[in-house]
Amino acid sequence: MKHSPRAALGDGGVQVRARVIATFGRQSLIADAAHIRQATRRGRRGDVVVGDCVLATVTSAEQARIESIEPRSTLLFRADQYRIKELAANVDQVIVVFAARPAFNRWFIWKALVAASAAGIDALVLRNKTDLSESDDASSFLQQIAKLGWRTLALSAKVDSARSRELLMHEVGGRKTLMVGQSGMGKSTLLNLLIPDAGARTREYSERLNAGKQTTTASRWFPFNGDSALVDTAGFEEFGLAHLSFGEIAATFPEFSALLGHCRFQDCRHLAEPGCAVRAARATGGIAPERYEFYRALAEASSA
Ligand SMILES: Nc1nc2c(ncn2[C@@H]2O[C@H](COP(=O)(O)OP(=O)(O)OP(=O)(O)O)[C@@H](O)[C@H]2O)c(=O)[nH]1
Ligand SMILES: [Mg+2]
Ligand SMILES: [Zn+2]
Repeated sequence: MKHSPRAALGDGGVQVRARVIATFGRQSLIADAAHIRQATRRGRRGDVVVGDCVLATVTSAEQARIESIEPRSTLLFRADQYRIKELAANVDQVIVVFAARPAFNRWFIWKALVAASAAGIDALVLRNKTDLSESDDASSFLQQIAKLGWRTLALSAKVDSARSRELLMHEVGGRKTLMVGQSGMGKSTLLNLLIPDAGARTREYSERLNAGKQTTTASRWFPFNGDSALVDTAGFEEFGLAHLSFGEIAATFPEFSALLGHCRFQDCRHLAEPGCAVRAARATGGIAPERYEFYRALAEASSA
């Protein structure tokens, strides 16, 4: 940790600077170099996010009270009409994990890329389970993603694991990475490949938070190699983007970038406006029809 981890307080309590590694309701687990403690933040629900750096007062050997949250460098969230769900704070990379089996959803992956890009976070799309024989669709989908300019990686967490571990370490070493993906794609298996005691630590986190099975929807922060971290999130099926405006959405489409600013109207939504450069590119094959349909669905559902 950069700052001195302890500083004496006027009221006799010891203050620590720590990382939020897990949350459940009003409870969090916070870790500094030496301890993991249970922490509460009074009066406010949901404003502590996994990955936050906090200042906390130690109240007993295993307990602390969060006093303040440091400004975040990034915050990734998804949202539907009803609520916003923060996935992690202070990550500098998102890995979107998918595989041929169970069936993967293209829009889920594209939406995760939109969310990462809108939050200013680097993204990598990882195709796992390359050992499966029915991988053709997954393979060509990954190629399409690479052609659009995103970083991609294909490996198997189960077969040739030494090499997979090396490939993965090359992408996550020295960074703070959040893994997202539908359930069953292999995120936790990849985490365990890199951090062999991660499974046991996950169980310990849950026990200390009294969270039982409900933790399956939450993010968990695993530090490794000093300053690096890998964040595992349980799979979810819908990556809502209701918090983004159509302009923010359009700005995340790599194939639009050379066209934005060339529509007749400055506030063009690229839906039905005359003189739209995006729709012109769609008509001449410069933008894949399924990508335009994806854009249209997001723009029509967007907040502004
Ligand atoms: N064949 C094959 N199976 C794999 C591979 N990686 C993971 N699996 C299997 O896929 C299943 C799901 O893996 P998990 O790591 O639990 O998936 P997850 O993404 O963490 O799923 P959630 O936690 O539900 O979101 C397990 O049965 C793994 O053993 C792989 O590379 N090849
Ligand atoms: Mg998992
Ligand atoms: Zn337009």
